[in-house]
Amino acid sequence: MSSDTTTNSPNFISLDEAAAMTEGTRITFIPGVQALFAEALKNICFVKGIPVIRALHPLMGVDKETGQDRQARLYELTSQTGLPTMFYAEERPRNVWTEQLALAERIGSPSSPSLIPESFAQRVDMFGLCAVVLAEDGIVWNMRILNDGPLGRKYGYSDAASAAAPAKIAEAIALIDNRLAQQAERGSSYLVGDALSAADIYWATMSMSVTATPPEIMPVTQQNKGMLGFFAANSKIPEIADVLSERIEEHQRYILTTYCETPAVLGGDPL
Ligand SMILES: N[C@@H](CCC(=O)N[C@@H](CS)C(=O)NCC(=O)O)C(=O)O
Repeated sequence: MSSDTTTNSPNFISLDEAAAMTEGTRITFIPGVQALFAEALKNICFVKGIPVIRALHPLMGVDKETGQDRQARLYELTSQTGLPTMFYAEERPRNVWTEQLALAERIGSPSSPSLIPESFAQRVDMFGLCAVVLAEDGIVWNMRILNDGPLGRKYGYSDAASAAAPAKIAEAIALIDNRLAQQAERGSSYLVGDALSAADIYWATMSMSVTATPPEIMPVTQQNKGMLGFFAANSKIPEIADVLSERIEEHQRYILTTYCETPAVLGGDPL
């Protein structure tokens, strides 16, 4: 689905404004940056027909002028600092994908697709696949510790953990690819059963961390060009390159262009 040109420069309210509001869905973002958990939640809300008010997520680190921790207020409001945090109506903030997904499923438009399968057997598959991608020691976690830096350090960077990461990422991608192959044999284009689920949206979004994604899907901005380069370079790490099949790329493109807003609307400074 294409975006309306009027939404190409989205407005961002402050974190305090978002926290003080008593209506609507407010989610934190960094303008111009496709922070993948935030991007995935935005895609989930798009599928569910939930209008999202964007709020500014404070950056890690210390403010140069005041010497204050830039995330102190976020911590005060949410008892954590991860991106994104999600506020809905006057409810407590949600900071973890399982809770954010459950909330989106509850408040989404009644005519939108169900992203959590009815069947418990399918939920085992759906949440299992999502956990391989999103949970502790999953694909995104290991992608973060490929390089040393403040974010990598938060997720337990060490030389040994970093050296083990490509093989873990590759094992998980191969598992997903296998799943897609089995599903194709059954005549399904989706990861679980015969319909779209949150696993498709989460994986299609997160897989952008190991592929070179074209600007028709992920526009280049002043703020994300380094990150896009890092993601494209990940696709060339030998262990990862070995398991990145055409099937993975086709599924990513199909899900993002059919169900999500493409090109992604990021704000920031487009290049
Ligand atoms: N808390 C989220 C994960 C979000 C997340 O890990 N965000 C990263 C960026 S990709 C982050 O902001 N990390 C910094 C922090 O946790 O302080 C979840 O489990 O659903």
